[in-house]
Amino acid sequence: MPTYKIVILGGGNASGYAARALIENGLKAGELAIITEENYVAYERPALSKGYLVGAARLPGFHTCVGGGGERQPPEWYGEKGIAYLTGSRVTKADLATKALTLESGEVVSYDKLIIATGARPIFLTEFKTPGADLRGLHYLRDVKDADALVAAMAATKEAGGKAVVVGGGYIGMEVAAGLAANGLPVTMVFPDERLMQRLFTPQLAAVYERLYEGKGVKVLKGVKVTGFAGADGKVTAVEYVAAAGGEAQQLEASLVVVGVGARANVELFAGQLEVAAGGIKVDGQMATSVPDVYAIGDVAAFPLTSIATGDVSYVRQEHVTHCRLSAAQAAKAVMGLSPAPYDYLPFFYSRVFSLSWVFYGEAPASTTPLHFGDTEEAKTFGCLWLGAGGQLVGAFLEGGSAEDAALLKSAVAARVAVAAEGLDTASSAATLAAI
Ligand code: NAD
Ligand code: ISD
Repeated sequence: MPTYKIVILGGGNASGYAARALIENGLKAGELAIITEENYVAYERPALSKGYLVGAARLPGFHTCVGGGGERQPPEWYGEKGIAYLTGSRVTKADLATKALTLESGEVVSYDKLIIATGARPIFLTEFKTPGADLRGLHYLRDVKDADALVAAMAATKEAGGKAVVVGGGYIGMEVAAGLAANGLPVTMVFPDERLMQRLFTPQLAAVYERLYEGKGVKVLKGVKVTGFAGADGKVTAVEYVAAAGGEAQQLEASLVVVGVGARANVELFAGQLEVAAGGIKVDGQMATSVPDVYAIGDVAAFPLTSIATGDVSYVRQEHVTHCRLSAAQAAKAVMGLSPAPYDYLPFFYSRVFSLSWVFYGEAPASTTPLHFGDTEEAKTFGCLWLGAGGQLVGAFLEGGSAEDAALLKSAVAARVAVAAEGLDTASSAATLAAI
C-alpha cells in the first residue's frame, strides 16, 4: 500500500496552490500525492464560466497557478517535483482513524497528514425532484467536463436555431448568460429573487447590470419559480414556471438550459468522522480539522471569520478562488510545522460579464445603508460602500476603475476607514476614493 507523508484529497484550484506552497516550505520529492476524480491536474476554475465559454481559455493555458500570477503547473510540473498526481481516481472511502483512502479501483493509499480539498458541487434540481430535471439538455457548470459539454451544446443549439434558458441569477447565472449571449444565442434568465445577484447587489447596482443584459438581448425574468421542464424524446424543450407570487403556470421554449442555483460542499466521505460547520468541514485558524493530522482548505473548509461590521466570530465557507489560494498557503505552512499566525481573511469576490468587471471586498450587511457613487447611467465606473454603525467602511463594491482604485478600496475596508457620507456625492470613483 503506497504511503505518503502528505496526501491532498481533491484536485481543484486549492490543491495546485497547496502543492506549490508545500514545495516553497520544504516538501521533498516523493512526499506528496494528490488524488482527484477529474482527468486534469489543477486548473483555475474561474475561467470555466468566463473565457472558456467564448473560446478564449483552454487547457493547458489556465492550469494553476496562472490566476494568482504564478508559474503555470501543467502535469509535467508535478512530475519534475516528484509529486504523484492520481487523476481519474475517485476516492470511495476515507478512513481517518487508520489514515487510509480507498480508491474506486480498490487501491488503498495511506498518509501521515491529509489535506482535504474536495471542494463543492452544484446543487442539482434532481435533488428537489423537480419534474423533468433529468432530461438531456440541462447543464450545470463546475468542471472542464461540464464546460466541454456546454460548449458543444451551445454550438448545436445555435446551429439548430434553438433557445437557451439560464436558471439562477447569481455568479453562474450571470456569467453563463453573458457567455451564451456572446455566442449569439437567444437567452432568458429566470430566478425567484427580485434582482440579479441579490445576495450582494443593491437594487441600484442590480439595475445597471439588468439594463446591460437587456441591452445585449438577454431577457431577465425576475421573481419566478421554475416548476419543471417539459421534454420530447428525453430532451428538454421548455422550462415551466410560475410567478413567485402565484398564478398561472407558463412555459419558455428552451433546447439548452443551464442551472446555477448554488453549490454544496463535498463532505460526505467524512460523515461522522470530524466536526462540521456551515455545511463544510470545521477548521481552526491553521486549517486543522477536529481530527489530528487532517486539514481542510478551499470551498469545503468552514473557518472562523471575524465580522468586519460586528467583530463577531462565526464559521463560514467562502466559495471563492482567493480563499482557495490563501487557505492552501496557510495549510501548507501548518502541515510543514511552521505554525503560521491564525488565518486572517478579507472576503473578496469578483466577476466579469460582457465588457464589465467588478470587485467586492468585505461585507454588505443588510442592516447598513449602502452609499452609491459614480456613473451608473453610462455603466462605466461606479460602486457602493457599506458603512458600519460608527461610519467605518465594512464593504466596498467597484465596477470598472483601475487596479489602484481597487487596491485602495481593499486596504480601506481592511483598515475599517471612517467615511464621511457627504464625500460620496461625486461623479467619479477617483474623487470618491480621494474623499475616503
Ligand atoms: P449563487 O448562490 O451565486 O446563485 C444562485 C442563484 O440561484 C440565485 O440567483 C438564486 O436566487 C437562484 N436560485 C436558487 N434556487 C433557485 C431555484 N430553485 N430556481 C431558480 N433559481 C434559483 O450560486 P451559483 O451561481 O450557482 O454559483 C455557485 C458557485 O460557483 C459560487 O458559490 C462560486 O463558488 C462559484 N462561482 C464563483 C464565481 C465568481 O466568484 N466570480 C463565478 C462563477 C461561479
Ligand atoms: O472565483 C471563483 C470562481 O469563479 C469559482 O468558480 O471561485 C470559484 C472557485 O474557483 C472556487 O471554488
